[in-house]
Amino acid sequence: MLGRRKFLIKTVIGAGAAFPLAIAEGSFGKPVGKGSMPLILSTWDHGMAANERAWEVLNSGKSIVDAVEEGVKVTENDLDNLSVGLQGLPDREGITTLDASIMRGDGACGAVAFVRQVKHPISLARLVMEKTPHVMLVGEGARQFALAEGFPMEQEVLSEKAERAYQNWKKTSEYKPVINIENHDTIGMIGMDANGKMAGSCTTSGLAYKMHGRVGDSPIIGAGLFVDDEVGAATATGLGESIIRISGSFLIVELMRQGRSPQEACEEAVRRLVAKNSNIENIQAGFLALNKDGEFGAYAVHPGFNFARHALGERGMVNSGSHFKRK
Ligand code: SD4
Repeated sequence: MLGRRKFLIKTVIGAGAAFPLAIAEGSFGKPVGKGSMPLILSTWDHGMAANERAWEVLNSGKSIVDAVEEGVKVTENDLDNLSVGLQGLPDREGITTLDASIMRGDGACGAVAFVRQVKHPISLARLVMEKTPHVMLVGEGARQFALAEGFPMEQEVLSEKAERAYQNWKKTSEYKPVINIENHDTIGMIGMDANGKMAGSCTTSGLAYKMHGRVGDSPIIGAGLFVDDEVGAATATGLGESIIRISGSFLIVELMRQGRSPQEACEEAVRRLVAKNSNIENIQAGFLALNKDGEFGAYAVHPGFNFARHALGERGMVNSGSHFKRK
């Protein structure tokens, strides 16, 4: 349907930067509530490039699940990103292991965790969703499935940046998750097409210097990601353990089901996370949510969390509020 629509590309000044605005016919961009459809949201600065790609995919007439998969592949490929993809920082043994999940608003979902040598774990997660009777494959089993599906196996060598950081870390071997690896964090993407169909994706190399075998929230459906076309979608970033403890993304979608706005739901999830985790001064976690009316919200424990927004004629970074305020 989208393929039949015509787009005029103009340049307008938006958010202080020249920005090509697509004016479309049909229901594309139909205003709904405070937002507009389609809408793509992603965590952190790297979300801008990922959203751009997701938008392009959606504009080409492909589905919202294609868009959220292709979008985060940009981040998985980004050699400067030390928290997503095989160039990410390794675990304590010096091995980079990846977690990813993908979900459609009709309840279909797939995930992989603790995977080595696969460049695009998000695509593997999608195949788990579409080609297996399961939701999640981990470790060697996930790798075997990738091989059977023809995924190339990458060489297991750390990127130059990751190697340098790892060697440096080994001097003390102190395990201390960095509170705000601002703008270099997990990517969680949630989006909605012109017809209100939703999907989400989440992909990460997890916490730097984690124990070998540790899995975070990102591949756990309901923790790092949850999508329900009847209500909305949510995704998370930050210390996975704290997010799993409260089933963060599922909690947010359920709060929205009960009538909370995405912003209220994110704030309530953070409040609960703060209550259920000790040592909260040293824990960062942030949530991003979208409801079926196109309204969205975000909230984090500490300042510094932001997200990228891409809608018809609008795109840019938005800073989230936080439970603790800047000192
Ligand atoms: C995890 N939530 O594995 C992810 C990682 C993250 O800082 O967001 N990184 O816990």
